[in-house]
Amino acid sequence: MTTVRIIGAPTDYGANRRGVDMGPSAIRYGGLAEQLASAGVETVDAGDLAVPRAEERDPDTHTPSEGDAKFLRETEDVCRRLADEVSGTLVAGNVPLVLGGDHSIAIGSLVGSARDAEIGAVWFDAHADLNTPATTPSGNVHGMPLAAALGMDEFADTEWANAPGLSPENVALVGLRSVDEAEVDVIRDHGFAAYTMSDIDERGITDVTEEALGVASAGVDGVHVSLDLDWLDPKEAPGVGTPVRGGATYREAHSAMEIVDEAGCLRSMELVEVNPTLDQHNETAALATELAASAFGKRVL
Ligand code: EXY
Ligand code: MN
Ligand code: MN
Ligand code: MN
Repeated sequence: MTTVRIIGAPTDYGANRRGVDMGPSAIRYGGLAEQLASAGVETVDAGDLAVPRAEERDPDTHTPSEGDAKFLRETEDVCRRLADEVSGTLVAGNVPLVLGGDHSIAIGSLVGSARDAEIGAVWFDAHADLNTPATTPSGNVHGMPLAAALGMDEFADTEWANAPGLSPENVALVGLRSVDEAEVDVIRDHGFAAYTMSDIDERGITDVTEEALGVASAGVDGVHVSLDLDWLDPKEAPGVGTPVRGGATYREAHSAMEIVDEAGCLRSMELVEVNPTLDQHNETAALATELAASAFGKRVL
């Protein structure tokens, strides 16, 4: 019996819209425990990491760090602790399910998941999240976690953010439709397996997801699935901070998660970017819980 250990990471540092720090609570209220129970998995809820809220930040210690990445010190603090929680969960033989919080927490999830293993990652997202402090158009670290974990460019010696067990050849990005110029170059130069929404239109979600999982799982111990709710179309998931039209449908998202389950290589997972202040009746949070259940085996029949 799989035991899923839920870890909340209520951050908003990496994004520029407040409210995403309430994502873990919204996802729990959205029915996460019930959904996972209906998938037949045992769950243990570790609660939330302590993260000072925006208003509580001491201006002397929480000023944005130098350079073009805002709140990198605060992000380091949270991600170091999250990495410990994720790796400890895996060492205990359980599956970590991290609740965001903005996508910068993926640095902690990836570092933790790759601490004692070789891993791959499937990045379900409208965005590539491959910016660095030198290329970011916003300074928001939620646009950088994949570059950070892969130790790219200025992140090469940011040891707290690097996941040596994750290699570019085991990374697949699914659902791209908002990619910055610098990220296009990175994707092309590094030969990432990158699937846009046009690929999904042409080939179908099943073909794309199966291929993405094949890339991510090749020669590694397991796969980290990073589900950014802004992968879905804003009509399905309005409660996100950086919505982009033309996203995945409700069924495409469930199909992808069912294929994740069937591939049998899921090592760790995270649900990020749910912002209840932008949501409608908590429906984005509720959808996140449904998708997690599909990824852990829930089916109608
Ligand atoms: N690429 C843009 C930036 O780096 O600022 C937007 C990033 C949005 C990131 C969200 C979490 O996916
Ligand atoms: Mn993202
Ligand atoms: Mn995104
Ligand atoms: Mn490898």
